[in-house]
Amino acid sequence: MKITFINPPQTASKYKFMGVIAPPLGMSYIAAVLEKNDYDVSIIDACALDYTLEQLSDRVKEENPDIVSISALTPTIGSALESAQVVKETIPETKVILGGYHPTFNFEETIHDENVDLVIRGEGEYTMLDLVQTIEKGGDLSKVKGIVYEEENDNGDKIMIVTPDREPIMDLDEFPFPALHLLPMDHYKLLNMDTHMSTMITSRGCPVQCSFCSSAAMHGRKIRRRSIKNIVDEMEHLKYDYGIETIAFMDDTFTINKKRVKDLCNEIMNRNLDMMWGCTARVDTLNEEVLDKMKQAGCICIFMGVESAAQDVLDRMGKRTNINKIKEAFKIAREKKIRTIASVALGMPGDTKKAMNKTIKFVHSLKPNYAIYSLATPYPGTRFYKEAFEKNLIKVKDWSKFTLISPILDTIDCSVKDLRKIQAKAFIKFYLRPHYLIREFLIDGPMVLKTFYGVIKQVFTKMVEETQITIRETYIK
Ligand code: B12
Ligand code: SF4
Repeated sequence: MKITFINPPQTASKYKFMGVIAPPLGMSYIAAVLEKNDYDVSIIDACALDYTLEQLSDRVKEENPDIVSISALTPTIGSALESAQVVKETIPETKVILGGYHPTFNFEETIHDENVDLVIRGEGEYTMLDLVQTIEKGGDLSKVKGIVYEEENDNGDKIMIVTPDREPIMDLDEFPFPALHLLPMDHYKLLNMDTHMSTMITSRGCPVQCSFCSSAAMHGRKIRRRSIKNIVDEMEHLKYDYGIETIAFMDDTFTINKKRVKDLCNEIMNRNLDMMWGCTARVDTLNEEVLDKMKQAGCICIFMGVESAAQDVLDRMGKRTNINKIKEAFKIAREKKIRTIASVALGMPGDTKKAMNKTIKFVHSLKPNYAIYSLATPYPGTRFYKEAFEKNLIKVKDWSKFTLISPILDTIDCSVKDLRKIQAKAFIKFYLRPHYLIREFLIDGPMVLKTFYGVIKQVFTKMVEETQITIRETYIK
């Protein structure tokens, strides 16, 4: 039986214009588990390859799968459903399965699409294996945990069957490494750096559970961790089998346990890996000792959630940080000469024009190497979505606009139109400072100019274009 995974085309990624394109790890893990069980598997990363739907159709014809499994985030659900249509038009008898964040939390809407046969909810590795084995044997689908499908009842009406949730997978070391050999590895890049890169996940789950975070909703409160040996084995595999020089650790919060970070750094150094890496970090998990170790072990960049300079906004989102901790973390990282990326959320509940302007200034004072200004976006499955939906605050119904770039809801004193302007201003004010450009050029050379050009191009063209569309759709229709 042949199973093909599709990462849909027409990306909604705000990272692409900053020169970040990363492998789809979720489906690569599932593909690896299927391969380990002797299935014939392929992956079409139509997003990284910039495929059109025609090119996708040609590849599907070439692969000739029995089952196609398509991933969808909220902003890519439209593109995922178009891909499902392409698959059905190309090989009508193929079974189409959708999985990932959006189908998990919006399974009812997804399963009603005429080109979707099944939805997988939550972690996909063992659900997909169980499902494929059941389909192969012609077994009973209702016994497969974590799926959704439709059946006809005696009156010929379609009824939706939702099987019980599958338990989270506790031992992450059980998994084979992600099936990167099925991916176009030369298409992935990090901030336009001239380096072979890949991503890794060393744990799943986050105890903090911020109101807006889909990842916390998907992977739960309890952290499940891979062993240090298993992680560094994968790093070696990436280095020696794929020539990877740089790794981005995409865990929810890579640094949450200081001892584990130090143990990992020691093992990286013991094995003389000599690789560059970056990670995500909560500002309250860093101190001089940890950062020293991280730097020695190859850490070059840390992505930190600043979100807001207004304490009441931070508290409402349940971020459990404060301004002093944010300042301190950026200060020590700068002293250790580790690059920082500040991630900011504008327009969260309680945010005001004044508070957002304060946040924009505050970010400058942190002197991060890069800043990403997202607009508050309530993703299905999160507490933020529930609250915004119940209070009827969501102004935009088109999921493709849930990109963190388009405004979705008004705040106390800002319309969606104002939010767009504030976001554009934030990007421009950050990246157009001459002393910023000089400082960064001295650190990273021409790579900074590429990223700078990408950001400016996006701010002046796509964002303006989208503003007009969003405003037209929201107010004129
Ligand atoms: C790495 C990452 C990226 C990378 C790479 C994306 C990629 N190609 O996969 C980059 C930086 C490019 C990126 C971009 C974006 N991302 Co992103 N990203 C992540 C991050 C940090 C890790 C994802 C990961 O690899 N996890 C590890 C794997 C093992 O877990 P997983 O992805 O959850 O996969 C499991 C299940 O979800 C499920 N599953 C996943 N896919 C599929 C597919 C099928 C077919 C099946 C059956 C099951 C299944 O099974 C998997 C294995 O158990 C997550 C947050 C997080 N910690 O998960 C955000 C996250 C997925 N991203 C998010 C968003 C919004 C985006 C952007 C839209 C942001 C933007 N505007 O730029 C873009 C869109 C990208 C695109 N495809 O167009 C949101 C999604 C929310 C939502 N409801 O849609 C998340 C959850 C962040 C958050 N906290 O809110 N992202
Ligand atoms: S700390 Fe980070 S990963 Fe954890 S819930 Fe908050 S935003 Fe999500």
